[in-house]
Order: sequence, then C-alpha cells, then structure tokens
Amino acid sequence: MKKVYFAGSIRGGRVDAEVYRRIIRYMQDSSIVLTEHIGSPELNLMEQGKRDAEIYEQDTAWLRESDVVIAECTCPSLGVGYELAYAEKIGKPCHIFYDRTKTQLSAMLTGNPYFSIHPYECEEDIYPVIDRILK
Ligand code: 6IA
Repeated sequence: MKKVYFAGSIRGGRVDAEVYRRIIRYMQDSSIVLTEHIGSPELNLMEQGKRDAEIYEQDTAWLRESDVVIAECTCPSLGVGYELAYAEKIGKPCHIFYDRTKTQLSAMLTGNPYFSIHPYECEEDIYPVIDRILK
C-alpha cells in the first residue's frame, strides 16, 4: 500500500475540513494516510496539547516517509505551501487539487512544472484522479 501525506489547511482556515475528511476516507480504502488528523472536525481542540516544534518534527518525518503528497489547496495555507516546497526538495511526487470556481492558485505552484496540478469544479471530479494517482 502506498503511504500518502495528505496536506490541508489548519491555521489557514477550516472551511474545507469536511472535504479533507471525505478525501482521506476515500484514500484509506486503498492506501495508508499518514496525516488522518487533517480531516478531523475536533482539530482545534486537539491542537492545544501539542507543541509546534513537535508538529514540525513529526510532519517533516512523515513527508520523508511518504510515497506521494496530495494537497488540497482551495483554502490557502502557509503550512501547506511550505510542505509542498519541502516535498519538492526531497523529490516526492506532489499532486495539488483546488476548486477553480472558488480560488486562483498561487503562481508559485501553477508556475512550477514539478507539481501535478488538478483543478476541479465539483468534488466528485477528484476521486477518479486520486484512483489514477494511487493505483
Ligand atoms: O499553516 P497551516 O496550519 O494551515 O498548515 C497546515 C499544514 O501544516 C497541514 O498540511 C499539516 O500537515 C501541518 N500542520 C499544521 N498544524 C498541524 C497540527 N496541529 N498537527 C499536524 N500537522 C499540522 C496539531 C493538531 C494535532 C494535535 C491533531
């Protein structure tokens, strides 16, 4: 099974948390998702117990361990942007999804041919693309 690092906004805003949760659930049928907590609705409460330095150490270790990085970037997040740059530096394949009806992605991502970018118009469009990535 492939190990997936799923990245989604936390302090950048939780408006899409439900979408993250559904994508993570879907991927868990065929893969190991290292970052299951990204879809958790209780994340704000859970976050209080953890130190930022531990979060950074754990997440960068998971990035190194992962086979592929999948980021949902509709809600802009500095942390997700950082993770994508980190993943590129260590050569992990990176797939970026965003809702093109809601946002324009940063030129720093769309302008970089390293990233595989998948704009979508409705959530159902995401799943066949994920199937191809994880097969
Ligand atoms: O800048 P942001 O907070 O939006 O960055 C979000 C990204 O950074 C996500 O893709 C995560 O991988 C990572 N990240 C940010 N905060 C946390 C975090 N908080 N835990 C894990 N990864 C994080 C603590 C919650 C935990 C106790 C369940």
